[in-house]
Amino acid sequence: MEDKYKLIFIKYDYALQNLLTELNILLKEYENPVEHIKSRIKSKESALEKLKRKGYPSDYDNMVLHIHDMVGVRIVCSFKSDVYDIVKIIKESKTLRIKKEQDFIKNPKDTGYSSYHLNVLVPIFISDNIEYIEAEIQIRTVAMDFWATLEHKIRYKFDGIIPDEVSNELYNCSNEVKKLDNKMFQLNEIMKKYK
Ligand code: 0O2
Repeated sequence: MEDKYKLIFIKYDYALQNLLTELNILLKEYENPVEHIKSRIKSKESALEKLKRKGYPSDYDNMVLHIHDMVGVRIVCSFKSDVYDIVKIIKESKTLRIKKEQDFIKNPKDTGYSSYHLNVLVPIFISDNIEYIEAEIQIRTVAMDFWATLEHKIRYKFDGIIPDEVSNELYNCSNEVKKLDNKMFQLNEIMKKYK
């Protein structure tokens, strides 16, 4: 890999470690533990491919400028209410700066995709300087994660282009998953009253 790519990937790695440390500290006290946290650095190949999909030339400068999820963390929790609690906790961080937030739970994507996206700037310390690296945090319930993981597998196996009937069925499945998610949330709310 060219030197400039090597250097930026070292920075992405550094930012990811800092972000995971900060999230562990922030979420340690949270009463309703998260189910799991997954993280990854997007590969160079996958980033250059995504640039093509977005209509940009596939090069270093465009990767740094236009790919906002080179550093990615996914927090999977139990209930929809946990998602919003976790978002609130992350926003209280004194270390992270919020760059952008997208609530795909209130406003799901056309595909049916639901999740809460928080794009944050993570500080990294290089010599005497502070640099900020963008990271995307996806926060979702296990039900949303179930749908998104399988939909991603089905869609991406076919380069993202799949027949309308499959797309429509996936969309219908997302509605079923949302119904289940709501039901589980309601049952948990009822049980809270008995505690
Ligand atoms: P991968 O392989 O998961 O990394 P923008 O932020 O507007 O510049 P971007 O990055 O396309 O543009 O934004 P968006 O829509 O926030 O998507 C970022 C990520 O959200 C995707 O990354 C997916 O992880 C997830 N996502 C968004 N829409 C869908 C969807 O319809 N289905 C599934 N399963 N996941 C989705 P990547 O790079 O596409 O994929």
